[in-house]
Amino acid sequence: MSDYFKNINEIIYEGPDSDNPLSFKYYDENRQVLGKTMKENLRFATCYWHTFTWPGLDPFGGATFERPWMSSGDPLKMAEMKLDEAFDFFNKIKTSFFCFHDRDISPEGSNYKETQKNFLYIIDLIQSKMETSKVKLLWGTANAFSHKRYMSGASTNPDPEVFAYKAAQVKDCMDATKRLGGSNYVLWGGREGYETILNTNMGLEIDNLKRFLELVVDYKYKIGFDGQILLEPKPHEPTKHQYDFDSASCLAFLRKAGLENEIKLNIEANHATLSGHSFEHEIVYAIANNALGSLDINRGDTLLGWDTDQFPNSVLELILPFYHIFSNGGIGKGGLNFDAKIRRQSIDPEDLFYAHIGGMDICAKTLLAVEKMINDKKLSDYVTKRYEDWQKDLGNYIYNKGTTLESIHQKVLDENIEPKPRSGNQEYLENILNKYL
Ligand code: XLS
Ligand code: CA
Ligand code: CA
Repeated sequence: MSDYFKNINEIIYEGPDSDNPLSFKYYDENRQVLGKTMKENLRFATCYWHTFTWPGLDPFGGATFERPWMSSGDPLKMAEMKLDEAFDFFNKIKTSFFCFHDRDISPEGSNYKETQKNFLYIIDLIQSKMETSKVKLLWGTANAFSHKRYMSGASTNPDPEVFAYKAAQVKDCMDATKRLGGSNYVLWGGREGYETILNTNMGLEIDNLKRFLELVVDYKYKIGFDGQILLEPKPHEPTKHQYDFDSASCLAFLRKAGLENEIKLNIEANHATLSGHSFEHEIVYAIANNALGSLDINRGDTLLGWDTDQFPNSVLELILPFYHIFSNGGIGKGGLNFDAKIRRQSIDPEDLFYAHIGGMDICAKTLLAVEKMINDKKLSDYVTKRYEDWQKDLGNYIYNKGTTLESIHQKVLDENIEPKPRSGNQEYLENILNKYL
């Protein structure tokens, strides 16, 4: 019986003039944008961990959320109650998808056998709930960072038993993700890094991480999982030096491992900014390398230096990321996962709805702006023109097979090539962008 959200009805689109805080102002799921419905374009997901499992603690204080499924009691019964409430939430908020870690949905037992039993018990329940609910699984993932066994890393732990334990967890979680029809499987290496080089064999740790990813990719083929395998970059936090710092370092690593055609990236807005990049930089870098998999759509706080995981609330922050994604044909098998948590003072059941409604509305509003940007072609025409000489004589010549450094040198002399600086017109372009905000 689910009644935590009993005072809240299914959220419907009421339009921008509505004063009802429990309605969508912009997210009109069936509205056509760029040849698809908003729902098909945006592929929203609710995340299980922040939304149902995180109790509102911070480094200075304990839980602030009094969710009934967080009270003491049989952990498996609590997990069942949480699941009922989660599906009630999914059905009311109508994100098309959800995402989970194995440990969000089911409790650890006293040994791995018991943990696995708990997990499979809840997976069975999820499977039967998915038969009557419209929500689908965007991705599953294993939590190999919270428990103290992982304090020195998971697949990069000095102890091979920890590697093996994580491998067992990931196998179960990949099986479950496949069983539930997941579109992706995510690997976030929370502790795949190190605190001090004094106690670290970096070369071996990186080899072990590579070995782990090879095992995952082999297993994907073995079970016929047709989803994408995704690596999620994050520069630090929890560890000081993470091996998966940003899109570029993930791709360098994947290439070294020969896995660049097997694994794509799950890019998170707040991780992008923590690495000193913008969200759009990380996305465009991935697109340029055919590695964009999915997005965790949240935001950080410029005044705080940590991973605050807040819900997105600004068209200005999303417009360039969306412009590049939708100019490139959309997010494919990926989606927009709200890897975001409400503030610890937001303790009412309604607060979870306000947060998701706000996030979905701001994404929908941004999508509408981006549709205009794409159709107007002002920015794309500008960029095409800026690079058009690469399609002409000199550009083609540079790429000809027979061209050498010497022959280019000769050409500069013979043709008296004297490049004239051309303006990048940044302010002109910023003014164009402002028209769409
Ligand atoms: C933490 C990460 C995590 C991954 C999944 O910062 O964002 O939530 O998305 O393990
Ligand atoms: Ca994330
Ligand atoms: Ca985060």
